[in-house]
Amino acid sequence: MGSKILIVGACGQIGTELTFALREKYGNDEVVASDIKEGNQELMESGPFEVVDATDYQQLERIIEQHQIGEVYLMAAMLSATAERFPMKGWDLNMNSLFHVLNLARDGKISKVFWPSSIAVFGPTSPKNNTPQVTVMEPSTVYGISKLAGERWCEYYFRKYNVDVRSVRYPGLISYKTLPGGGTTDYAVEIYHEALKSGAYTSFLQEGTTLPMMYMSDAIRGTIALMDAPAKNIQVRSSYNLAALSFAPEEIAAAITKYLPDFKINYEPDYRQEIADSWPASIDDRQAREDWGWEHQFDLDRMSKSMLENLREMLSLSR
Ligand code: AKB
Repeated sequence: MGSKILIVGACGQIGTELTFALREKYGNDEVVASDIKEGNQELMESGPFEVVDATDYQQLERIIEQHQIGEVYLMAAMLSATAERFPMKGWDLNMNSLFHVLNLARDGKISKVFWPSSIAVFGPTSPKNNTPQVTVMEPSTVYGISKLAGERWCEYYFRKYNVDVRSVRYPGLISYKTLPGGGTTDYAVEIYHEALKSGAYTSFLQEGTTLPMMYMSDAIRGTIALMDAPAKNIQVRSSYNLAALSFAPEEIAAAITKYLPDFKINYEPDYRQEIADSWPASIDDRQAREDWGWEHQFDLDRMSKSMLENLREMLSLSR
């Protein structure tokens, strides 16, 4: 077994920034990026890149052997909104890719796995505010069901086969480098793009829909901190609650208005409202803070400033 890192789903919203961060930490050649298709040019050129279908065990095994991989970050997934439209495809991708990676670890071909879960594991019967680490979990979306099942399998593989698998329940993630795709929290990224491009945004979630969110740089720091933590500190082998901010569309709009005073928001809720309504408004992440020192850095205002500055530069806008 080698010692390099493989990121599966490296061209997605989290994968892109995780790849850059891990290459910075360990060196470009130590981190192999892979995705179902080519993506970000800089990502593909700054280190090894492979086209890999995460649902194909043989392809994963070949890349792991060829590049002498020791750790896998499995970031490929179908998110909540898309999985509601393609339930079987979502289930197949989210579950089969996880089984392949867990089985590769069980069989001694890799030594460590990161797999992302989500606040979507909670459902309408879970406590809505300050949702605890351990509580009622009856997710009502395909995505949430796949993540909850995945969490149970992670814990099972740890207990039965001693697989070193680590996971967090990401809230909605906000970033400027790569757009999210197919999630219910995507509005909180789109809103910054539209604020700069047109000065207005039509939200697909209703006013008052408070959801847990986090800036991407916090999410990446947290992910790497969890993977770096001594195994004895990792008390949760299903997935850790992880929190930073909670806000509703009108609150993010107000934060944007501080920098773009003419910005306007209006509301046309669609099928994603029902998904958002089934999720928590805020999360209790004390266990992550106690076990491995999780701490977030960005609040809504600091995040909005950073998003607008970086996007303005990326999109070369003068607004
Ligand atoms: C989604 O909206 O589906 C994701 C998530 C919260 O897991 N961003």
